[in-house]
Amino acid sequence: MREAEQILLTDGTLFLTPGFYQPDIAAQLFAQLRDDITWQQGTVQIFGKVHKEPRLTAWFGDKDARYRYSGRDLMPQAWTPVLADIKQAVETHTGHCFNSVLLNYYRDEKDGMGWHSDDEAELGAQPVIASLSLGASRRFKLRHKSAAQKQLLSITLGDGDLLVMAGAMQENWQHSVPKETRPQSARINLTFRLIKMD
Ligand SMILES: O=C(O)CCC(=O)C(=O)O
Repeated sequence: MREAEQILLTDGTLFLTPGFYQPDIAAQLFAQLRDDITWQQGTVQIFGKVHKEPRLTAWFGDKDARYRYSGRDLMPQAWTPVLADIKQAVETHTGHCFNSVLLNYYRDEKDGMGWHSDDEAELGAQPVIASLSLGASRRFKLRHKSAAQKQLLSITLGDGDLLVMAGAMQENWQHSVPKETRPQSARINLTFRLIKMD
């Protein structure tokens, strides 16, 4: 595994560890998750209209780690052994604890994720989010929320890479995985989060 590299930007903290998993392990994990997870296509409400999400998702976590975003209310499935192992490895590497993971399955170039911040109340202030990519490389875009800053960044997230967003990242930046025009094979992304429970 390579060292974590800090990607320098204002008003937020971002670390990338390329090859957190070596290609052979990453390929095994990708195949296991693709085949064993019960993937669902969620719907979200945007400005009162219901849309199908352009990707498949699954939510796993500790018993009470309930997550609400864009009108969806996700109750966690119990950790599988493979997800628990990945969580353990990510926790050891980052020094942070997580109690849940959102899995995103981008079937091809027509799947993506629009601009958003992971700033739901249940994540608390300045959440640490660890995001593991498996399978096809995709562009991950970041833009500063302040129009005055006009900062835009594009990072390629490849097979086995681990990205960590921390500090004021969610307060000041949005991120997206744009749909692509060129054919893309499938990609699975796992974002580990800590849901605050009272
Ligand atoms: O697929 C990715 O790399 C990003 C996922 C993401 O933005 C999210 O789950 O909030």
